[in-house]
Amino acid sequence: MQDQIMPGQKEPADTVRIPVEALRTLLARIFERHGTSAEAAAILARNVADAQRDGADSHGVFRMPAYVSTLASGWVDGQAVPVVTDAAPGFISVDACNGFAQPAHQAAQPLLLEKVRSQGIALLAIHDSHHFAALWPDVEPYARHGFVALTFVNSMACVVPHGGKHPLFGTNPIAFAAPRAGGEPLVFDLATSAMAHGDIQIAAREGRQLPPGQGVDSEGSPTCDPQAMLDGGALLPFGGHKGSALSMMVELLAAALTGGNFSFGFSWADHPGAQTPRTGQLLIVIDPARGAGANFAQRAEALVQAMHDAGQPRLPGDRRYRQRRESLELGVALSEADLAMLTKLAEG
Ligand code: NDP
Ligand code: PYC
Repeated sequence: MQDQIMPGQKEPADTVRIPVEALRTLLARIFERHGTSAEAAAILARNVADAQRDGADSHGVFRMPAYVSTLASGWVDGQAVPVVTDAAPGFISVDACNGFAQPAHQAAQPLLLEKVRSQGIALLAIHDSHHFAALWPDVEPYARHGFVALTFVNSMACVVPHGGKHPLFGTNPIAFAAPRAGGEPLVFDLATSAMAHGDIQIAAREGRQLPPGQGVDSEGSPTCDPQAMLDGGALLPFGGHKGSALSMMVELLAAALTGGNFSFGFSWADHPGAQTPRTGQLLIVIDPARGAGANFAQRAEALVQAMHDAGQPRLPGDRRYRQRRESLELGVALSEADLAMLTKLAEG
């Protein structure tokens, strides 16, 4: 994650502010112009604009050229119509048909909510999907319904398993959301790699060196140079064998269980310009009001208070919510260069 502008700090001189609705409209125009259906364009535009709004920079407007080049390469089907199957009382399967994961999720959401309300738990397994985004937008809304949600996505082989020699796992994020009585939902969203691939790209673009322990070069030697990690090198899991085990779990849940590709199981070599992983996603939604969880949100609040009492200065999600409030008040921050890039993509 890039350093954020802290309250009271000056933002760069070339920053422009744009209302989030205007940004969503501009991004939807880009998606549709470059080959998605109007429905997919609206869903993806909201996702990217909201990431930018929340300061989730590695999955904000920075991603737009890659979405466009991937669509142009023919690797992803922007017009795909997902097929939703009611597979079992607690199990929905969605074939994204080589389209983006977010429209597939949206197509299944009414059935998922119906199952969670009637049974207390349900699972959504999406396969043949492209997820190129932050994961928190997939879980936070469920916590606002009072539910607990967990999601797992695998990506592309760029992470060396612990003790291994070659990249095999994706950056394989996990996101979690839960309601809380006294504040915004508790949400965390983290890659199981030492850094997200998007943040490596941003660091390379800015010419910044990284702290030790994030990745290796093409020889497998440790490096702090993000460009060397991108040029034939790889990332490492976070936390050694622990992150590696979680990454393995994500491959099993997001790919083996859904019917999607493993991160090492697809090749985009015939599609120059392609950057979106063609894999799978698993989402589990639980109604905590069943069983002993009737006062879940109060228990969550008690835990938060205990964490603060223990000295934890901020919760996961706090930075995003703060950034969101600022963006809603002042407009979403973009650099002039990024706004020019978006305007060009909308026209070209
Ligand atoms: P970060 O390491 O930036 O943050 C991980 C989590 O930790 C966030 O919930 C963050 O909250 C929280 N956090 C960070 N610092 C602190 C702190 N000091 N105290 C308490 N909590 C903290 O995320 P990653 O770099 O691992 O991932 C970035 C994004 O990349 C994610 O949105 C992820 O979904 C996405 N990604 C997507 C992939 C895909 O295949 N689609 C693959 C890999 C990553 P906060 O947000 O408030 O800072
Ligand atoms: O940032 O690691 C990443 C990533 C992979 C796919 C989409 N984002």
